[in-house]
Amino acid sequence: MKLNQQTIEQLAEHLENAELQAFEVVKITEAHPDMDWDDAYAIQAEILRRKLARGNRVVGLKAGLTSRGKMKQMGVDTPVFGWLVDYFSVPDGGEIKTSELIHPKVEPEIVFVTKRALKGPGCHIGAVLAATDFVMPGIEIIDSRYKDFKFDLKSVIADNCSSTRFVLGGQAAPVAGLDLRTLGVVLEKNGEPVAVGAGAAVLGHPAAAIAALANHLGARGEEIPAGTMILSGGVTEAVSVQAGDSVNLRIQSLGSVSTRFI
Ligand code: OOG
Ligand code: MG
Repeated sequence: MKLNQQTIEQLAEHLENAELQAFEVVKITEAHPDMDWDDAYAIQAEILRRKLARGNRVVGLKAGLTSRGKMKQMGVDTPVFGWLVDYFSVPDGGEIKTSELIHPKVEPEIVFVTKRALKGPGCHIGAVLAATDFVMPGIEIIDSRYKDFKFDLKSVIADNCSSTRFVLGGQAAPVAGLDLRTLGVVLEKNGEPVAVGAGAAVLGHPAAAIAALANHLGARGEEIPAGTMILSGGVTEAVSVQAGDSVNLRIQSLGSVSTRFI
């Protein structure tokens, strides 16, 4: 760690204020060029600590930057991990207020729900599939707090990986009998397909994103508990949205989920 506790707390407050009040900020690595990965995750954890102290609850976890499309779009090359809290959850077909957000984008995601705990190191897709209760479609809304949605990995990790809202829906399906690599994914905006892909875009197999999360947590002595909902990462590049847009995600064999921006 390169930052002291006081700086970590200040940066967490700064980034959380940007989230709660919907204003953009400059990348924190500009003022703190030698912060390291542990600092970045410590700031992310401090933002969560603030929310839990205010009564928010963790309702899921996420992996991000897990597909080539996303890595290329954001100019980075490693997956990142974050948490999801109660007020991020939007019901299927529900509305999202753009006034609460800065410059939102939507991503098509294959969502896992576990029935057994997963613990790294050494977690692999076999262990993930054995521990998966079901998969379902999910739209993630991301809203980097950084100016022009431009960042480096440490800045984005500290900002809880741009997390802001998510919508779950469609059909919950057990993984036995599904080939998650070849599942077709179609993201539509205002009735037009705007991004298409298949599950294999996520690290070759979406379960690999869950294994990577288990291994990341394992290195910190933590695990993915049974019954955890996890977004495995945008299958395609993210698509910008504005008030008035409606978004629908269809995933082969898993049905569809939608939301509207007001
Ligand atoms: C970082 C969050 C990425 C995903 O699914 O790749 C993410 C970002 O692109 O702002 O959630
Ligand atoms: Mg995502």
